[in-house]
Amino acid sequence: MKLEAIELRQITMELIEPFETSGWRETVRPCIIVAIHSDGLTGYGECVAGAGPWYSYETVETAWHVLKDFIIPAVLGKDLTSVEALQAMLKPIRGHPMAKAGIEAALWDVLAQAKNISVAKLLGGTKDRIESGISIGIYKDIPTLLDVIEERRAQGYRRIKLKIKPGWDLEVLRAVRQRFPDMALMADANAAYTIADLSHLRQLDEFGLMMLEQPLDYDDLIDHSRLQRELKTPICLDESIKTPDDARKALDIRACTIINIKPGRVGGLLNAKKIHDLCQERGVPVWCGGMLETGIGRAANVALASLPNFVLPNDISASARYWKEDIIEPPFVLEHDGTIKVPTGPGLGVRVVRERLERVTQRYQIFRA
Ligand code: SMG
Ligand code: MG
Repeated sequence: MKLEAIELRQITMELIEPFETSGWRETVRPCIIVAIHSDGLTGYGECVAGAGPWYSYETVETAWHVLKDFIIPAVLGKDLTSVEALQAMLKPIRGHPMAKAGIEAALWDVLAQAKNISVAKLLGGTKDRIESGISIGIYKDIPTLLDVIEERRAQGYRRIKLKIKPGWDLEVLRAVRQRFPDMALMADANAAYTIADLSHLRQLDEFGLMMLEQPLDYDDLIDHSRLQRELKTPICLDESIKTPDDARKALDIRACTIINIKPGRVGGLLNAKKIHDLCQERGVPVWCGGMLETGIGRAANVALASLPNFVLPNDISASARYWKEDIIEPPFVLEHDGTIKVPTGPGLGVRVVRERLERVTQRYQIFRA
């Protein structure tokens, strides 16, 4: 398929409520929507780089630069029949996985549409619905947090992930456990601790967490391996796993026993699938993480999470958890059983509402072959 034109669009989406982690707080969510035009089809992908280099070094600004000046010139006008071919073309460009994942997702969408099948099917997905969990940020006090959890459970979310940091951990988890003794609960530190906190982190074992996500530094494997030897709680890595090779090394040294897979963090859906396959071979469960995606990125995540080894609840919540109005139709909704349906239509299986997309656009450029 010849990539005849590529559009870049920086958008800003207003979050229904702020989202706070151990290291930063988001009130609006900027991202880049990539569109590929080929053979009368349009494929969409979302680049999840954010406002600042908090979660990773990439930002909307670095991603725009790398897409415009390196990635698009490398692929525009080329005839691409597979995602592997795209990956090979982008190999000389080091790093910048989110920029790469944005265009790669658009190619998956176009390739699936050309075959008249869903991205889920093209990836090898086997599920018709995926398990939905919710990630809850840091709030001003414990009573407020308990109310938020109550409300989310009433909406049907069956697994709750809490953001933790030094000073917002043991006391919070103790209160949550007291109120919800049997709830599926996990915690994500976004790299807020160091191995010097070992004895402190050991105390987390008393809460029966499903897992502890990324407790130590954002690119560490070695200290996590030491920590996992000392903890009963399973460690799940997020930030530290940037490539399929990282995943292999992490499993080899048992730096984690679960992996959170995010296509943006690992350079796209193909690498995400490779990590899924590796984990499946080794009997390691995975789940799909979230980056506060619009419906476009969410649709790709849902497709990914339909693969068989996504056996733990995903950070893929309903559109209404984030947005007053999503930029796709129909929005993703939570079913009564706490799941989200995998779209079956061609490509992403959702309709991008151009008029809404235009309304939130801050910057736009089109590149023609
Ligand atoms: O999309 O529901 C979501 C957010 C899930 O907690 C979430 N993501 O470290 O796992 C993580 C964070 C990163 C958010 S940065 C925008
Ligand atoms: Mg995380």
